[in-house]
Amino acid sequence: MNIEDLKKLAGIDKVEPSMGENLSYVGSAKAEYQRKHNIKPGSPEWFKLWFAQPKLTGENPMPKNESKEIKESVTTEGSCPRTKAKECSCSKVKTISEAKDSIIAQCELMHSDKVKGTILFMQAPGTPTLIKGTVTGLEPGEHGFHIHEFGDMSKGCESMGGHYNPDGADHGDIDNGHVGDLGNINAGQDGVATINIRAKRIDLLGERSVVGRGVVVHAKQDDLGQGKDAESLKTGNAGDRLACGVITLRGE
Ligand SMILES: [Cu+2]
Ligand SMILES: [Zn+2]
Repeated sequence: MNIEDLKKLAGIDKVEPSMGENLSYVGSAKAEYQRKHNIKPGSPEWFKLWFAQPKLTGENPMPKNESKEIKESVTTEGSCPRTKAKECSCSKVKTISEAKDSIIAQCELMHSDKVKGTILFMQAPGTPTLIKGTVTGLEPGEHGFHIHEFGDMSKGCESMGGHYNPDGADHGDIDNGHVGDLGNINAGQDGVATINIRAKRIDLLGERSVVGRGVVVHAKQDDLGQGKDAESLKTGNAGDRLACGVITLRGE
């Protein structure tokens, strides 16, 4: 596949030969591009290839048919024993655990008329997971941001359970506490929060893969377990669940 084909796939006509923004949602084509050009995971080229974001337009940048498929796969009752998500990806997660390539997953936020967003998760084997994305429609300020145990949206965001906590820890921050604790995302006066997280404890691969689990954006600031009350050690007092989505592998 050459750059012209990639441009066609992405529906655009202007792009640097080095790849760039607007091409960030062409999953399998990018994987092929990475292989063909021998792009090393973690290199600047790799980063550009996978994470360059389309300019913020307020629109979902993903192809319409893809986001429709994702919606359909998560709006019916959960069936996966591991994550309660309808599509659990369990066998695929196992298979890719021995993969030498980078893994990319995504999450589209739902269940809110106001709060929208698409979040990408990327992990090269043996390295931290990079979490990138944009959330719009928020009140300005900090909002708790977590991975919850279940990808079950049968009762909206409420059925996603508590924070993903395979080690039985108390709630905390990105380095301590629940594995699913990602801290806060910070919305500016325009209500837009840009996410750029390097999460050492989040895995897309292996037994502790978060693929199939839920992402929740909360109404209030997460106190990171420092609130000195019982709820702080459970939820960080982050309040209501504003929007949520299931983490799915790219290309499913
Ligand atoms: Cu949460
Ligand atoms: Zn937590």
